[in-house]
Amino acid sequence: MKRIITFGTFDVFHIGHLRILQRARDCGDYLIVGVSSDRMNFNKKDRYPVIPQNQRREIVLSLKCVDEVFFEESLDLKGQYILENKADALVMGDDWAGRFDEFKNICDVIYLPRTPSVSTTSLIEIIKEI
Ligand code: C2G
Repeated sequence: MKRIITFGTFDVFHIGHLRILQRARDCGDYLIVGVSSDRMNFNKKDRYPVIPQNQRREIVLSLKCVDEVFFEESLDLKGQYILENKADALVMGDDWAGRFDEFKNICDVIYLPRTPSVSTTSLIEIIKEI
């Protein structure tokens, strides 16, 4: 039973989010997702996500490929989250390539290619212009 962990904000949920979660699940047997809290996003980007954390959590948890969800409260707790959840592998999109290599001593670290041409930021820009 291989346990996979991944992290993300999943704001304005789109096809790139769905595909990374499906492919993360395909790396093992059980997928745990750390959804970034509203406060963590504010600290990181100086703005709150469009969709509040409880709704982002509910959307992610409803997916067939997702088994468990928790809130990621800080980037600095990643090692702790990996250990607490007994994850065998950390999976992230390759926009994070190399950034989590420090965890290779506690689990496998896998970077998967991002889905091209879609992002929360570009969707927000398109909606603004309508
Ligand atoms: N993603 C993707 N393809 C896209 C857009 C995003 O594969 N076109 C992936 C990202 O690489 C990431 C996941 O979807 O693995 C979530 O992306 P975001 O919601 O943008 O999350 P992010 O801001 O990267 O937060 O601790 C790390 C952070 O919580 C990650």
